[in-house]
Amino acid sequence: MTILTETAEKIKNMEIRGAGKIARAAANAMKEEAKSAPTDDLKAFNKRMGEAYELLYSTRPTAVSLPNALRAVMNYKADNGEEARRAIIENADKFITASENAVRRIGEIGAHRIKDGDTILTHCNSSAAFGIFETAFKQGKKINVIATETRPRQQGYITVDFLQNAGIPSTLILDSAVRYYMKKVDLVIVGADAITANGSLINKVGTSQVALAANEARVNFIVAAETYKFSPRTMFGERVEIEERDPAEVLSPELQKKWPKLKVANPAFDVTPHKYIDMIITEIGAISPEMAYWVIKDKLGWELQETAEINGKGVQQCE
Ligand code: RUB
Repeated sequence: MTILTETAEKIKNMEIRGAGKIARAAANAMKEEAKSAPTDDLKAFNKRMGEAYELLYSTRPTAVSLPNALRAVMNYKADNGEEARRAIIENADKFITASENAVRRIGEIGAHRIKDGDTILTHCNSSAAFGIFETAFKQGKKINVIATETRPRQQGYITVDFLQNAGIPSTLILDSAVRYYMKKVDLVIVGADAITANGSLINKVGTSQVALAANEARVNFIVAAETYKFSPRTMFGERVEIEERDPAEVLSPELQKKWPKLKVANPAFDVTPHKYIDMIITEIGAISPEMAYWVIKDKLGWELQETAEINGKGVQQCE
């Protein structure tokens, strides 16, 4: 097994998960693949990197950070294999550093939104959201974080593990208890798998219900999202594909056998319309969802041109 195939496997089976981590792991896998691929023939090198791109791209369909990371790594022009390898390594390192810095910056910007004594509710496990909690807590603000369990994969356990290790007072609740607790909540902060051109959010299934409950209770709903979570393809009317996962995550194979006619649906993500989102905190600032178009156009501009050129999942020309 190479680092490439191992990373693809780990993203698929969710050993590596969360949009930011997926993107960084994919960039690193491309770098390692470039290091081990022969460079004597540029065409053959590009072909191998194209195959690596396709393999990683196919692992999880919803996290837009993944194709955005892959394109950032594959954005090069080279006259020979050695030059191409160097460019890929450089691009991957640049992407990983920028991504880590983005999470740190989001933590700093987001912490301004948190007041001493606030109770914040979060759903699933987001590094960007956790960065905000950690920064606010380190600033001496007394906060309490309510984390949902997040069925069926219980990413809420990862969140409470982070929170408990950081010494942040936290409470674990069932997903179905969100509305009950919303009265006690000052702020909701969640991460993002993707932000569409109209500012809607794609995140762990159940996020839209949290947003509805927050809206009803007049509680601010804030999204922490690096700009590489914004989806250029949605500018052309494409929808972000919602990943449908194995029914066994919801119902054991024994029970599935017991009820052979029962259908079990397991969408991993859902869409929160922009009208329920008060603010998106990115590394370039806190913006309203309506600004998503401009983030895609200005910040990810080079991708737009490329996206228009590529049909479907094609790999960009890198010669
Ligand atoms: C993870 C999830 C997270 C976002 C943001 O889903 O929905 O909220 O990916 O995470 P899964 P981050 O567990 O299915 O990957 O802020 O860490 O990028």
